[in-house]
Amino acid sequence: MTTKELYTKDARVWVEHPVKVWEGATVTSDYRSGVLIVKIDQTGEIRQIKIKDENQMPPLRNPSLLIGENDLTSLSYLHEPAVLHNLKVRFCDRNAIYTYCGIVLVAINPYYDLPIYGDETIMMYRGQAMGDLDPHIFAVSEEAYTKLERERRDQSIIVSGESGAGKTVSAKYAMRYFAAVGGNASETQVERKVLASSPIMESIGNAKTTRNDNSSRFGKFIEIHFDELYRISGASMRTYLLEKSRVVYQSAGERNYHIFYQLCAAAVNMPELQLDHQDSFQYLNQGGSPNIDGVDDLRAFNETRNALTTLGVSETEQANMFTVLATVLHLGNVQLYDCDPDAEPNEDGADGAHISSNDKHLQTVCSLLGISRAELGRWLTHRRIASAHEVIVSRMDVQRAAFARDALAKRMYGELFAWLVRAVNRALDTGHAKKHFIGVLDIYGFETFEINSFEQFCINYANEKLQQQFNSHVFKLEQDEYIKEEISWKMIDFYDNQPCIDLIEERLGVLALLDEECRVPQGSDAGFVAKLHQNCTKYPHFMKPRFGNAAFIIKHFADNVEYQCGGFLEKNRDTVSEEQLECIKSATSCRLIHTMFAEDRPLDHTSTATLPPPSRRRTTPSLNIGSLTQPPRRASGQKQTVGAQFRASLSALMCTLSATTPHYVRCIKPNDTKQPFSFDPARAVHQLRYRLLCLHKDVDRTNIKATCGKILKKHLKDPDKYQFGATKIFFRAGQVAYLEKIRAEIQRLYCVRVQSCVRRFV
Ligand code: AOV
Ligand code: MG
Repeated sequence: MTTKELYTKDARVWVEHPVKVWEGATVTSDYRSGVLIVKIDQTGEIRQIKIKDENQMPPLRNPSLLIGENDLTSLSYLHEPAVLHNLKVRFCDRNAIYTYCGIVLVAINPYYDLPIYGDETIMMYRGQAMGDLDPHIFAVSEEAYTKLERERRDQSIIVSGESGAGKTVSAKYAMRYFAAVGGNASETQVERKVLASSPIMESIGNAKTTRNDNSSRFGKFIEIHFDELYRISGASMRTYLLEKSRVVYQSAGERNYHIFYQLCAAAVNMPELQLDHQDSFQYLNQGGSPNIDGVDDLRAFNETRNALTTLGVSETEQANMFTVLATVLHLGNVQLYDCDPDAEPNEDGADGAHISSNDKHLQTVCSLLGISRAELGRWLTHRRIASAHEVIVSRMDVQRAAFARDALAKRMYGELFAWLVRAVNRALDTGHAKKHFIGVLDIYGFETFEINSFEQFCINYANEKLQQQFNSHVFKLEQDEYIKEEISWKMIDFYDNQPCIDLIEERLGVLALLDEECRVPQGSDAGFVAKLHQNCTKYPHFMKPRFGNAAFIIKHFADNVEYQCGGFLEKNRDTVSEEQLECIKSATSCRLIHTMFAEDRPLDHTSTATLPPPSRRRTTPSLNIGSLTQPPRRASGQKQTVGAQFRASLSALMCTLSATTPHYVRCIKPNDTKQPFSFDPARAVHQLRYRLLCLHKDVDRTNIKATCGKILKKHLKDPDKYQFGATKIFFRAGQVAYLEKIRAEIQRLYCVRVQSCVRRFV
C-alpha cells in the first residue's frame, strides 16, 4: 500500500497543534508528491502540509466507531494522537478514568472522588474476567487474585507514573480489593491491619511537595500473604529509602512529614512535649506552606493514632513516638552562635559554635529524653577526631555544628521510621506460613524539580529500573508469543533503559564514582562531578551542563534531569556524630530510643549483600523485612553507602518481581492544577510518550485461517508483508492500517464487517 493510496481525498488525519498537541483534519484532495492539502475540522482552515519524508505523513485517524474503545489495542491505529484522543474522549466525555492498553491498565487521575470504589463495585468485579466489565483497578486486582489460584504463582501489581499521578491511591484500592475478597473473618483481622498500615505510613512517610499534597517520600512493596485456601493469612512490607533531608529542610511551598503538623495540631493535649505552633519550629516552617487544602491535621492525627492502636502499638509506645518526634523539633530550634552568647561584652568569647546556657529547646530535648544537658550541649558544639596517636576534641564552626545537629535529627527520624515499619510488620505477621503472595509496589514517581539532588537521583534511578523491568516483561511476552506461534521475526522497536542503568551502575558509573569520592580523604562534591565529567561522557545518557561544573545531566527515559552535586557525598555517607548518638542513646526517660537504636535490628531479608551475620538475625520471617532507611554495615565493619545499599535493595526487589506474574497500572497526571476531570493534552502526552510501549495487538483464537489467508492473498500481494503463526497473523508495519482502510471502504459500500475476519480469527 503506497502513501498515495492511503492519503486520498476524505482521508481523516491528525495534524500537530501547539496546545491541543493534535487536532483532526480531513484531506481535501488526493495526495501528490510533496504536498498534502487538508482542512482543519474545527476551524475550516485549509492548510498545505509540505511532506519532506513520506514516512512522516500526518497520522491517519481511526474510524469513528472505534473511538472510546476501552482497550487501546483494539484501535486500528495505535499511534500517539489515537491514544491521546481515545483517552481524552473516555476521560472528559465519559468520566472513564481507566482504559486498558493490552496488559497495562492506564489510570488517569480524576482529582475527584468517584463512586466506583465501594463494596458493591468490588463484588461486581469478583469472579469476572478482565474484559467483561469496564476497565478498573479492581479488574486488575481480580485478575491477579484469580491467577494466583490458577497459576499457583505469586503475583504482583506494579503501579507507576509520575509524582501526583495516583499511584498510592491505586495501590490502596488494590489492597482494599484483596482485603475484601480474601478476608477470612478470623480474630487476627489481618485485612483491617493491612488497611490501617496506610494512614500510618503516610503520616510518617508522606509530605506535601509542589507536585503532590500527599507525596510518598519512600517506596514500599507490600506482600499480602494467602494460605492454601487463598485466604489472607498475613502481610509484610518492605520500604525503600526514605527522603530524610526533608526532616530538616523543605523547599518553598513544601512541608515536612505530615506527622509533625499533626502533632503540633494536637499539642494542647500533650503539654509535656512543650510543643508550640508549627510555625515556631525551624524544621517545619521553611517551606512557608504550613497547611494543605482540605486536610485537617488534628483529625488526621486522630486517624493516625487509631491506626496505630489497630496495629497494636501501645499507648506507651505511641507516647514514646511523640516524644521522639518532639525531640527532633526542639533539636532543630537549638540556636547555634558563632561566639559565646553568655560571655560578658568585654570577655573573649572563643570562636566557634556555642549554645546559650539558657537555650530552652536544648533543655527540653534533654528533659524529654532524660539525658545530660552538659553532655549533649558539649557534643552539639564539639567533635572528637581520633588519629593514630591521639584523640583531639575541638570546637566546630557554626556551619559544621548545624550540619551535625541536622544529621542527628535525620538519623533519629530515620530510626523511628524503621522502627514503625518493624512494628507494622510485627502486627501483620500472624505466624502462619505464607503459601502465596500478591505484592503491591508503590514507589515515588519520577520527578524533576528546579533543583534536583541525591534524592531525585535515587528516585529516578528506581523508576528507570522499574521501567526496565516492564520492558523486559513485555519483551519476554512478545518473544514467548513468537516462539509459540513459530514466528521468526524479532522485536526491534524497543526503548531499552539498560544503557541509562549502566551509566548509574557500572564499574565507573555514577554510583561507583560517588562511593569512590566518599572514600578518598579529601573527597568533595566538586571532586565527584569532576570524576563524572572525566569518566562518563562516553555514556550516551550522560551530559555535562552547558554552564558551570557543579552539576551533571542524566537523560532519563522520562526526561533529562540536571542534578546539582551539592550534598551528594554527605547524603551518600549519611554519617552522624558518634558522640551525639551516644548521648541520645543514654536516654533514661524514653525507652523507645533504645529499641530504635538496638544494634541487632533486622535487615531486608532479600538484600543478601546487606545481611548481618546469621547469629544476629532474627528468625520470624516478617520481622526480617526491615526498613532499608538506614545503611547497614558491611562485613568489614565499614558502613555501606546509601547509594550502594539502595542499589542492592532495588536489585533484590527486581528479583522478587521477576519471580511473580506482574500486572501493570500506569497512572497519568492529567493537569498540574489538581482540577477535576481537566485534561491538559500536552501534559498527558508527555507521560504517554514514554509510558505506552505496548504495541502488541491482541488477536483472538480462530479456526478460519483459510478464509483469512484468502483475504490476505487478495489484498496484500506481497507475501513478505505478513506471516501466519499457529493462531495469529503477524503483519509488517503499515499493513494493518491498509487492511483497515479497505475494511472501512468495504463497510461503507456494503456494510459488511470484514475486520473480524482479517484481523482476528474469530
Ligand atoms: P502518587 O502516589 O502517584 O504521587 P497519589 O496517589 O498520592 O499520587 O495521588 C495524588 C492525589 O490525586 C491524591 O491525593 C488524590 O487527591 C488524587 N487522586 C489520585 N487518584 C485518584 C482517584 N482514583 N480518585 C480520586 N482522586 C485521586 V508520589 O507518591 O508524589 O509519586 O510520590
Ligand atoms: Mg505516592
